[in-house]
Amino acid sequence: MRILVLNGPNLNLLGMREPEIYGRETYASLCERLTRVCEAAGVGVEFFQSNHEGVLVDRIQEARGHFDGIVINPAAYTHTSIALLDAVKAVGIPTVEVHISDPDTREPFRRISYIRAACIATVKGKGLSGYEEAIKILCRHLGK
Ligand code: CA2
Repeated sequence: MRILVLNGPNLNLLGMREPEIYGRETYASLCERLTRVCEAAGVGVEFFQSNHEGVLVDRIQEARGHFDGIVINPAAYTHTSIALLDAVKAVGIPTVEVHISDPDTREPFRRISYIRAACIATVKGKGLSGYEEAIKILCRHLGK
């Protein structure tokens, strides 16, 4: 079983800005932690971050036939991108949406999530441990 962990715009800045919202752990350290979690569970994992919507769409399309599940934090594209919604729908790979904060309790413009309609679950407001929870949800869903 292989999982692709996708992160959208500005999440490469984790740990460097706004620690009161997004914590102090860096993107690199998050990837290392999730690698260990997946290794322990016997699950293959790959990470990809981009600040560009079309690049994320390309990565989702390329996942077909290579990954059994996707964990995605689309960041700001959550609230704007029908292209990401369509890509996840098109590949048909079970996908879990993750948010470090709880967008529903922040500004009103964060309350819409386009991608949610294509996801089997959403984990929000649990900090970076939300990514681990999303991986567990996928493992359960895929019978691992
Ligand atoms: O809570 C989340 O995970 C979000 O997806 C984060 C997005 C935001 O637009 C969503 O509404 C909720 C923003 C990601 C920005 O990441 C940063 C990380 C560190 C420092 C600055 C920005």
